[in-house]
Amino acid sequence: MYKRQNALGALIAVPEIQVPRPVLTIASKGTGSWVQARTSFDTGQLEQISIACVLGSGGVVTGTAWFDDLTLTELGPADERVTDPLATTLLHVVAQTSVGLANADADSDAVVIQLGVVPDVMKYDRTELTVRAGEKVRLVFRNTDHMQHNALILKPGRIDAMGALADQMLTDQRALSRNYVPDSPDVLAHVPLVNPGETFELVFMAPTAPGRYPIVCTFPGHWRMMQSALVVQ
Ligand SMILES: [Cu+2]
Repeated sequence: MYKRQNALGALIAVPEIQVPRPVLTIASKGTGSWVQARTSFDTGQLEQISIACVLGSGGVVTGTAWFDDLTLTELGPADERVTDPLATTLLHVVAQTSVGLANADADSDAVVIQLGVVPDVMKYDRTELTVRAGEKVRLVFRNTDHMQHNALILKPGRIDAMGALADQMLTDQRALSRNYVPDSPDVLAHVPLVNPGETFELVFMAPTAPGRYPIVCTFPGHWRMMQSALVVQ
């Protein structure tokens, strides 16, 4: 199997469930014989889910993966040891609402720029957004995709360093509560994780130094594909 762009390999996923964490089995890579992959998850209020047999995930691979003997076993109601996905979601909604209200009056003088997501291809819908140095900006981020995304505005030239930090977050227990935003001085401003169909408005002062400031999604596996840029003139 040939891989590039941070592809995870061959795995089984439940794409409808992204909180409290994406449901993925451990990925298989390279040439090998049969391995067993298993995972458990809470379906919450969902009436229907998909079991996706994925080759690639987060990048591009060539090769063949075989999946056989898929079994789904009901484990009964989730117990208290499961991190509360509803509380996580509510916190997120409250944060968005309060920011939205605050912006409505106080930031009417801001220049509005729009960023969306092209569904299913892990890409923002704009390759760049242009603003003037030092002006007040309102970035309206609409998540028009079927999965969660965030958007970090970085110091120029720091995308690879940020990608390395994003990859490290895969094993960090606190990653979700941090919205998958690495703790780094390279992050100038960020839009937190936004659920499918939701919008988040971020108000910030554009950098005073002209340049090309990368915008990237650091949700696991996304950063290599999901990039845009804030061009400051
Ligand atoms: Cu993303």
